[in-house]
Amino acid sequence: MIDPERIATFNIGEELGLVEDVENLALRLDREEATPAESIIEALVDFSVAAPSWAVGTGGTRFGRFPFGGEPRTTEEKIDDVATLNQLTASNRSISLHVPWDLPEDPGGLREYAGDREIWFDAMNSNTFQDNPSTTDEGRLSYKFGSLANSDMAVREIAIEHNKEVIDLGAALGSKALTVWLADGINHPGQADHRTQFEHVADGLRAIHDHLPDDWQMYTEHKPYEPAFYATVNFDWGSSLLLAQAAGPKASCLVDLGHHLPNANIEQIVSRLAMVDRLGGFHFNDSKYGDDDLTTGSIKPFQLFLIFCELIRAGDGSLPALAFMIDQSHNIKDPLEDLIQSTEAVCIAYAQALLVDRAGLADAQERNDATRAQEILQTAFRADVRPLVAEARRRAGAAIAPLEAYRESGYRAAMIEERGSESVATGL
Ligand SMILES: [Mn+2]
Repeated sequence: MIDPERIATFNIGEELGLVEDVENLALRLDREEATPAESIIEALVDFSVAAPSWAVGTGGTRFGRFPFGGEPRTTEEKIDDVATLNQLTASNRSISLHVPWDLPEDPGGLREYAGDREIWFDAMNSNTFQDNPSTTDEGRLSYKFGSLANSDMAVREIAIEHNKEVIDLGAALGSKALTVWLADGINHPGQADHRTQFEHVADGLRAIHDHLPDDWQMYTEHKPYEPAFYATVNFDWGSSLLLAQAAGPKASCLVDLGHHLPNANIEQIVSRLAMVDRLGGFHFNDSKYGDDDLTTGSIKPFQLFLIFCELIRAGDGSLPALAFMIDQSHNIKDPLEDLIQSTEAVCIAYAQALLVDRAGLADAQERNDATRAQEILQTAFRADVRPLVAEARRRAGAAIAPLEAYRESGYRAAMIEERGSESVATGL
């Protein structure tokens, strides 16, 4: 991790400018009778978005993968990277593991290791989209034609069993949730029966749900296509909702921003799921065409802002306690730099959404005043709230300018030295 003294020293050079920027913004918000700067800073200090263990290494595409150098080789090293990220941002206080990419032999020891670094375990992710000899009966059974939806009951059973094992592992780590993303689907019309596949998955999820400890949640994550290219079982929010309802009361839907067909109105999906109390979690990323897994807020920051507006609407003025995670594939950037930028984008969108004059907006909606409604939203969206985000970090003992502090710290060079330039993190 980075020497805290180094971050403190780096902050000294930034502090004077920040104090001035926060004061100016606070005065402006006061004058405009907007949400007080102080309450936004406090909300940001409390906010955390998890980093997934697979996002601290470089991602690849089916065309290739270009390791960045110094990538973590073990789950412990992934925790080190997330702890370093959190030192800089104070907004990434948990890690989300993916089994069997992460398969700790000593969960108690790993829990302690993470705890020592002030990191806790977010939702666990099961994996039935790849064959894994230890769970697929030494290769005798395969997920090639699906897992929970497979026509072969023996395959469905090992997929259920795997999910139960992930829950048990997560319980030992102190996690409180399981995220189920399934690759199940078909590539060719007629290959399988849509309804039979759906019913198999619903049955499987119910069995997994019944294994959840009392204080656990389960999330169903939809995605329209890939790796199945003709039809995916859990392809949209409607299917996800039906599956969550079929699974049981602890199941809800997880919305991954990249898992929608182009131009889908994701904020409206958020509104619908929240309305029926089945919105459970979020995977942040950004995309231009499909599941691009690019830096959050880099392409569609307004969409991200509108999503946060719906979340705050769902929480009646404050953010509901959902499972927030960044789910990205860093193909060409330093993964930690990409995570710093994404965390910043999420915090900015959150702060801007808190700025929305909700009473004024409700009034404009009541009067069918579309012009006024637009002004209210855009006044909040166009506000430069970055000083509040930086101030929240400063108060939490993190870096005022995390990206600059990260570069200045020489962390990547030190990791290349320690882990090697050819190290490759587990994952895809
Ligand atoms: Mn996801």
